[in-house]
Amino acid sequence: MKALILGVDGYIGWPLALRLLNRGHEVAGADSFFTRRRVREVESDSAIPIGTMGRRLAALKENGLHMEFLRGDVSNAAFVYRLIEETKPDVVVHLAEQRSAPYSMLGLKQASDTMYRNVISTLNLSYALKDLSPGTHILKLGTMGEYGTPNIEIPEGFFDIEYKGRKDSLPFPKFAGSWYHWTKVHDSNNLMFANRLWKLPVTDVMQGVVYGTRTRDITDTSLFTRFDIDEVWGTALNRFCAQAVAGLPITPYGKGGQTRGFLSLEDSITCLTLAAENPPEEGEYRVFNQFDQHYSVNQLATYVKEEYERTHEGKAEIVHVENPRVEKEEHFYQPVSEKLRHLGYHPSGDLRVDLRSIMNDLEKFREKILSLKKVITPRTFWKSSSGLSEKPSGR
Ligand code: USQ
Repeated sequence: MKALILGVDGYIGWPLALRLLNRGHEVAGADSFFTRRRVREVESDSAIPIGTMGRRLAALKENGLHMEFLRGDVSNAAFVYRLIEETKPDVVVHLAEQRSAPYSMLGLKQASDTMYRNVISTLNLSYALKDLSPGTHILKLGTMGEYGTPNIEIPEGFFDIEYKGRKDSLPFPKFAGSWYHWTKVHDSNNLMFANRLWKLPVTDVMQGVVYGTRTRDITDTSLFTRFDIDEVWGTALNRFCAQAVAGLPITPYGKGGQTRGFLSLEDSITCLTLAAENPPEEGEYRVFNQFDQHYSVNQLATYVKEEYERTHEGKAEIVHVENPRVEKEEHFYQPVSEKLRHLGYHPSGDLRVDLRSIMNDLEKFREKILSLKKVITPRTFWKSSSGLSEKPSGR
C-alpha cells in the first residue's frame, strides 16, 4: 500500500508513519510545520524535544526506513493537486488540520484561521482526488467532540429514527463545543456530500482524546513524537501526567465530571493502521468512533495522582480550577465503538501501566516542563474570546 500522510510532523502523524513503514508500506508525508509555529506563538514548546524534519528523516534512515517528505500547506489547492499527482497514493490520511479547541477560541483571527484551514483543506483534498485519483481512500481524522455530550447513546455516525410515523437512517445530530470541533462537523458534512457526488471512499474517524509518549515503534529518543502540555495545545491526561511529574497541581476544570472517550497513542496508531489496511467498499462513506474507554476528568486526575504516589516519594495534588470552557460539567455519556473491533481491534494496554510509562518518560524532561509552567495554567477563557485583539503572546 502507498500511503500519503498529511500532517506527518504531528503528534499522531509521525508515529503513524513509523508504524506504516515498519509494516512494509510505502509512505510519503507532507507538513507545513504549522503546529510548531503556532505552539511557539503561545510561547510554548513540545515538552519532549523533537528534531527538525531533516533530523527525523535521518533517524528513519538509521533505522533502515525511508519516507519521502514534501513541505507545503494543504489549504493551498495547487499544493494538494501536486501532492496527489506526485505520490499517487492508495490512501490519504488527513491529519493536517488545526487540532486545538482552545486555539480556535483565542479570538476571531484564530477562529477564522481554524475554520478556513480545516474546511478548505478537506475540500481541496476531495476535489484533487475526484479529479486525479477517485479510487483513493480518504482516511480523515474527525473527533468524538463532533457529537458533543447528548443525553442519549451516541451511535457510529448514523442512527435509525422514526418521526411522525415515518422512518429513516440519518446522520446522528452534531453538537460541537468549540469552533475547532465545529470545523470537524463541517468536514464530515462535506465528505458525506463528496462521497454522494463522486463516490469517493471515505473513512471518517471520530477519535477521542489521545494520551501517551510512546508506541511500540518509538524505540529510541530520536524517534520521539511531540508532546504538548500547555493549556492551548496540551490535552487533559497528558497535561495531568506532566503536572504530577513537575510537582504542579493536577487541574480538572470546574466540577471535573466532563466525560470523554480516551485512547492511548499506541491504540490510535493501531486503529488508523487497521482502517488504512481495510479500506471501505467502493463508494462507501463509513464512520468509526475511535476510543477505548470513557472517563471523567476527575477519574483521570485521581488515577494520575494514585500512580504518581505509588511510584514516587512525594505527593501529587489535585486542584479544581475555574473552567475556562463553556461545557457541561456533569452529564450522561455513552458512545458506541464497535466497527473497529469488528475489524479485529483490541485495546492494547492497561491505563495505569500506561500512566506509569508516560510519567517515567516525562521524568527526564522535568526541567523543561517546569520552564513551561507559565503556559500550563489555563488562561484561554472561551466566553471572553475577543474579535478585536490578535492575542496570543503576552496575554
Ligand atoms: N480538561 C480539564 N483539565 C485540563 C485540560 C482539559 O479538565 O487541564 C477537560 C476539558 O475541560 C474537557 C476535557 O478535559 O472537558 C477534554 O479536553 P482536552 O483539552 O483534553 O481535549 P479537547 O479540547 O476536547 O481536544 C482534544 C484534541 C482534539 C481532539 C479531541 C477529541 O486536542 O484535537 O479532537 O481531544 S474529543 O475530546 O473527543 O473531542
